[in-house]
Amino acid sequence: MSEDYKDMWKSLGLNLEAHDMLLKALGKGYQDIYMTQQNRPAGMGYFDFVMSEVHGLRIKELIDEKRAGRKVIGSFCVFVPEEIVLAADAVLVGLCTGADFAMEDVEKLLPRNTCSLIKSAFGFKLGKVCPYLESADMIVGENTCDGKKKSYETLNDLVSNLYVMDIPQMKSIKGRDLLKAEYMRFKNAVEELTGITINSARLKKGIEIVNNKRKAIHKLSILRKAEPVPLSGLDALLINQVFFYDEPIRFTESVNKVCDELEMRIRKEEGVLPKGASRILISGCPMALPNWKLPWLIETSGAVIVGEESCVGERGIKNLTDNSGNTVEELMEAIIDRYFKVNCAIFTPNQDRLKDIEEMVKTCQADGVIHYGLQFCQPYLMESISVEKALEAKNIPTLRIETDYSMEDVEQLRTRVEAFIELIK
Ligand code: BJ8
Repeated sequence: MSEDYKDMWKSLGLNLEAHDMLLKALGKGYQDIYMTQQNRPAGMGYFDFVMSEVHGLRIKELIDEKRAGRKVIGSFCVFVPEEIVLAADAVLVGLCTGADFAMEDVEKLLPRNTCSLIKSAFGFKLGKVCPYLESADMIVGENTCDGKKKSYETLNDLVSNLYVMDIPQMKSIKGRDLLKAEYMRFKNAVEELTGITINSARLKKGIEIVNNKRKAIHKLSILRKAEPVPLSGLDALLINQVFFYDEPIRFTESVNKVCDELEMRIRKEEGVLPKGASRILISGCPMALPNWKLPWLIETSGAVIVGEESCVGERGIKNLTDNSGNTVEELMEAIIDRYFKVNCAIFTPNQDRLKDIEEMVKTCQADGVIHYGLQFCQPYLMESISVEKALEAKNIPTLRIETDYSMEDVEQLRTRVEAFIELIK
């Protein structure tokens, strides 16, 4: 445990022993999966550093920001608009959810058949090991799937600063009206929390910063489609995960540096695997940090991931927010329009998600799709069946995986993934 940060973690009320265990497990997982990869771009060094300091230096930065009067807002979902948060000079961070922790305690509060993502969020809270959650001045829960919606009722007993945002379930006029009402209410809540009135100049600036982050990832997504593929899916996933934690301007610069390097690699036809390696598109539930299990299995089985139809990936960053409005009202409308296009499986019907997947198969020139569903995630598991049917009808090989955050099924998954890659060769 780094002595430098011990006092900081203590001041946040973390359980130092449990936190130390978590950091060791995180470090070992990272070492085993990331540091054994060959031929990574030098620019990934920045992301290695961020990972080594994800509970250290980054938390210190957040605490320094708080001392300087800024507020920290934590979120579990890409429906929380960062533009509004930044416009009020606050910081948005993703909350820890990618690994099992304190499961015995969690299952005293939640049914066993709750998805790993929700259980993990509770495990980090109950185990007192998430410095992001403990630094947050406001925690935003969103009424998306039933699991999250109901678990926030329980979370409300564990934290004093939960703000619940309602989210529509249909892409209808009424649905958009609901999103608008909720984003206006959120804007007011953020203004109240920060004491800052959001004007058009502030909102424009917030939109510009978030759009720049998205543009950098868009560029990265285009570059990694080259043949041979210049960046591993694991590294692309890491970048997409760090998206939710890092200081946004620094993050954008760091992604752009990796992009410059990828351009050179493409000119030299330098890939992470030789030309002709099977190209996989992943689609489904988000993979929160440090959930790398499935991508690691795929990329140690001779294939390369070329895209993610996921909220930690394309679904989360797909559209920019129109910055051309001149008033707060116009800019808020643009924000609502942008987020209303997120094709999460909580929507019904959700045909546009299927179109997104088909489009990505084409643009990424994927040889097959692996649909990733977390056990007990009804929205994505239900959709995985129609996704598979539609893709198979177009002769796009598809593999449906249902898993959790444990490593118990690794060998079984490896057998299925290897067989699938063999099939699409
Ligand atoms: S916009 S995908 S980030 S809700 S895995 S908790 S859906 S039972 S995470 Fe999500 Fe927002 Fe949608 Fe994206 Fe529920 Fe499924 Fe668990 Fe999930």
